Amino acid sequence: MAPSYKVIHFNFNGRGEPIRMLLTWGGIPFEDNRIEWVDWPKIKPTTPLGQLPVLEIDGKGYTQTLPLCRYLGRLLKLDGKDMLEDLAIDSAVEMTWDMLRTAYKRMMEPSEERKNQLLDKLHGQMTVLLEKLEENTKKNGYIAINRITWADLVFLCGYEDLENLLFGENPFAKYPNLSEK
Ligand SMILES: N[C@@H](CCC(=O)N[C@@H](CS)C(=O)NCC(=O)O)C(=O)O
Repeated sequence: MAPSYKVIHFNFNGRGEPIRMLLTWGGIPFEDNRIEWVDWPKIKPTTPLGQLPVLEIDGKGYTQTLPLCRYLGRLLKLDGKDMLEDLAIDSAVEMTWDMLRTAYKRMMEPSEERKNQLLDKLHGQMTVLLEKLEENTKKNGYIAINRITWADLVFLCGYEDLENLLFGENPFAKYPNLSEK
């Protein structure tokens, strides 16, 4: 019998969305359990690390977004065919994720001063990392290697979050190959 999947995450995109997107891409049915902030304090202690997302497979909870995405990438054959392809995929994912970590941290930061510092940091990261991802995409047609991989799905979710979290800035305007995706 096929395993059962349940994604537990907040009711927004963030770290949960690439997991939901990979399962959807693969046509794998899953329970989409969306937690409201007000309910979080009582749910937090029931999760393995006190954080979300959690992916339950046959009722057992697994954590950490990127390992979960990597697992689903393998399951859906959206991984590399050798170690060097996997390295290129992991590298593209980490480039995307470096920017998102800063963007998510900024979103949660209460101090305006620190928020501005994090925005400067994010702009610096985007200048280097989006340039490199654009170059990859121009060369390969995809973000990591010359076919679609789980890195492309992680990037798609990241693209949307970066656009949303930068409120009106279009971080991709200068990058036609990334914008085409
Ligand atoms: N390294 C973890 C980080 C998870 C994380 O920071 N989750 C945030 C939401 S995106 C969270 O659970 N925040 C609520 C809390 O820490 O109480 C991952 O990648 O899954």
